[in-house]
Amino acid sequence: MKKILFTLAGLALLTGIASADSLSHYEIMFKSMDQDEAGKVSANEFFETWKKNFKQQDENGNGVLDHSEVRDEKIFQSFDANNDDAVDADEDHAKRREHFAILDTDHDGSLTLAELRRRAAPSTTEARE
Ligand SMILES: [Ca+2]
Ligand SMILES: [Ca+2]
Ligand SMILES: [Ca+2]
Repeated sequence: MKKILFTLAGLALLTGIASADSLSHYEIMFKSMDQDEAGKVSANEFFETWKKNFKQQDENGNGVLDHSEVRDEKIFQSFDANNDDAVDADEDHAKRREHFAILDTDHDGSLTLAELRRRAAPSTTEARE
């Protein structure tokens, strides 16, 4: 169950698409990332979470994510920097670093729930229904 939530929230983060309903997913994700319960998610906590997520997503355990493990083609392409049809841990980490930089709007090196939510607000034409 946790894995599904992470994946959904991860997709929403990536695409910037989120409905008001899915805000609770951000809260759940935030709490599970905030390991020391300081009310902020540090860069380390953030990257540790996505490292775990990467391992969970690697269903066949071969150390890379293939198309069957990342269903969304757009997301797959955005992660697969060298276009070898596989997302390795380095590519995943590089992308997560980008995401962290985008999410950390006040650049203090940690994320608050408000920062996560700000990014969750519909900002693309796709998200408008
Ligand atoms: Ca794999
Ligand atoms: Ca690759
Ligand atoms: Ca911050």
